[in-house]
Amino acid sequence: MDLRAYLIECAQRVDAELERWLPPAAEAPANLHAAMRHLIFPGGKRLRPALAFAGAEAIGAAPERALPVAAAVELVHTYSLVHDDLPCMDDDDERRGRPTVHVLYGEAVAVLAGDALLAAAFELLAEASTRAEPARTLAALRDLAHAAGSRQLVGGQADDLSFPRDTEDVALVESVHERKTAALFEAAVVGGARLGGADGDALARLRGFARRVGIAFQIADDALDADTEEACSLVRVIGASASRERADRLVGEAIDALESFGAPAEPLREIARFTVGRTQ
Ligand code: GRG
Repeated sequence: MDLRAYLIECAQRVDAELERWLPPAAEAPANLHAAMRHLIFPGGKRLRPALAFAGAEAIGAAPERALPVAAAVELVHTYSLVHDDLPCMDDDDERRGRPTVHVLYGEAVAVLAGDALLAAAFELLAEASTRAEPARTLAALRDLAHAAGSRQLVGGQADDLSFPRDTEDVALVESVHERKTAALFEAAVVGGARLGGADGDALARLRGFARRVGIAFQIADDALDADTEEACSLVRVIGASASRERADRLVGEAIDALESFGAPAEPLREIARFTVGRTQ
């Protein structure tokens, strides 16, 4: 399959939903709404939405069924980037080659834009639950809230901020990767599959797939990072070649977990291979 074309199609689908959902930039308070849109449009790779669509397809459902989860996970991801870039966190002036939200709109508005993106994600899913599949949509909402909370994304970020600079503890590094990165991958794949109609064993296997791909993605991301002395980096702790082997092994295991899904899971397999093969 042509993964590039697939990712473009997924991005167009989720962009239309995000455009429908977010207040226009001119709506008051205009600086807040413009700030919310700044990092959403144009977006990044839209990998998490693609994982949600591919999760639905893996169980034989139309990808459109996963649209609320695809859009909600991307909103949570974008909020986390806006807050991560703040001076009190990673203090970055640039993201995706453009000025960060706080550089353009000021720190207070960037905090509020992140807050509002997070709220928008859950409002979107709650609204979707009033239209179709209420139980499945609410389960996906609960999973996403868990993934975004103190036991996953926010907790992983908290530990990353105070990460011991010289630790050799591989399990500690991977625990941060699991919570900061893999949790949203899991919410995307499992949520997309839930909306497609998956239950029980299928969801468990997709969860195992997504966790492994999420960790592998983060290892590959660290390998692309120019800062090889980043504290919470497997590349720093075990070196470039061992961490590449670890990422490749995780992707292999992830793909093995999809065996029973057959051909409809091909987009998930291709995305998994892409996470460790990418160069940017
Ligand atoms: C502030 C609660 C809070 C969390 C911040 C997102 C994050 C957690 C930190 C950013 C730095 C980082 C390395 C995060 C891990 C996840 C990750 C690699 C994000 C970037 O994901 P991509 O490459 O981004 O999918 P695009 O730009 O393509 O959307």
